Amino acid sequence: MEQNVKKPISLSGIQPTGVMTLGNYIGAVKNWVTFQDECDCIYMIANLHAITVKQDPAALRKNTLEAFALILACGVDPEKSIAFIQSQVPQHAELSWVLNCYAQFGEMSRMTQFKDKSRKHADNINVGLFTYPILMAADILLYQADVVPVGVDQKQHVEIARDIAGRFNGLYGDVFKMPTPFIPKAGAKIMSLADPTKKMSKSDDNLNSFIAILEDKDSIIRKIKRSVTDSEALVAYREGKDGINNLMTIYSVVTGKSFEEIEREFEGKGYGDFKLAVGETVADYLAPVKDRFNALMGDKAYLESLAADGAEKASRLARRTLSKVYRKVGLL
Ligand code: AQP
Repeated sequence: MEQNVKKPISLSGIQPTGVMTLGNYIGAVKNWVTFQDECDCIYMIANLHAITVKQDPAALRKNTLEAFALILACGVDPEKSIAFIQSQVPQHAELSWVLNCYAQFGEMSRMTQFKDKSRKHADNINVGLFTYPILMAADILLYQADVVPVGVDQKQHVEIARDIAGRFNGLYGDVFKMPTPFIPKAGAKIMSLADPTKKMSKSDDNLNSFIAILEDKDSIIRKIKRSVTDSEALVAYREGKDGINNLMTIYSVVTGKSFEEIEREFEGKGYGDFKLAVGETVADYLAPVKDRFNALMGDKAYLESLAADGAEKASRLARRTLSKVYRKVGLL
């Protein structure tokens, strides 16, 4: 990656809390890949974020390396971008601590994800879950990111990162660049197949609610066939047709067809035909990713060396911002 050409910096991450879903891919990772041509990109596996909910250590270790392989399989190119594992760059935790002291309890209490996850994990409402957005602010601000490609569920967190940056800069001068979220027009929130009023999530207990990027063709088709829709038997993008709207969004992103084209394609046809077409198209779309993933996982030593290399590059950049922050704050 050419460091001295001034391109915007793009930063984002994904938690290794399960296998990446079609939602994560369409909402975020797909854009990470396209941004590589116009930005200096930094992408990470957010394993420090993942431990805000209970994780089995062996599974977390496995999921982390697999998630790293998977972003590469999706097209993140370590020759063009810095790709790394968050825990291998200690500056994230260090800056996070400093920013904790510049974030307010009240503003953190308003975070929607904290409220949702507290409900979902009522037996483990840990402080890390509460301060998750501060760690995310550190992730972004460490690299002086201009743009943060995320799904719409993370918009609030990027906004809080901006608030913290603005507050810090107000006290100490221009230390942090102001990041802007990039949220795709189509697919910013892919919905659960089992309940299309809820976001598709990789850690959902209901395996029928999401499509994992590595799933096989039969399973993808079966899940889409079983997905919850309505009884109108009309393929049309309309208010109140959440399930069909979701499938149309997925089909549109994957094929490049507009909603009008999709409506025409399935005029007079039932949901069975439509769902089969969506299932087959999604499966074919994901098949090459799976092949590349399997090839990468065949050489773990190489994968680990790529991660170490990415961490080294990331750390070099992160150290610059962190030492400036320490200096400004008065830390020896
Ligand atoms: N359903 C979605 N549609 C569009 N984008 C989505 N993202 C997540 N779900 C959808 C985006 O994917 C990126 C990585 O997400 P994450 O791993 O950091 O955590 P998350 O947002 O909490 O995603 P999950 O899949 O729901 O994880 P779990 O189940 O662990 O909570 C982010 O940019 C996110 O916006």
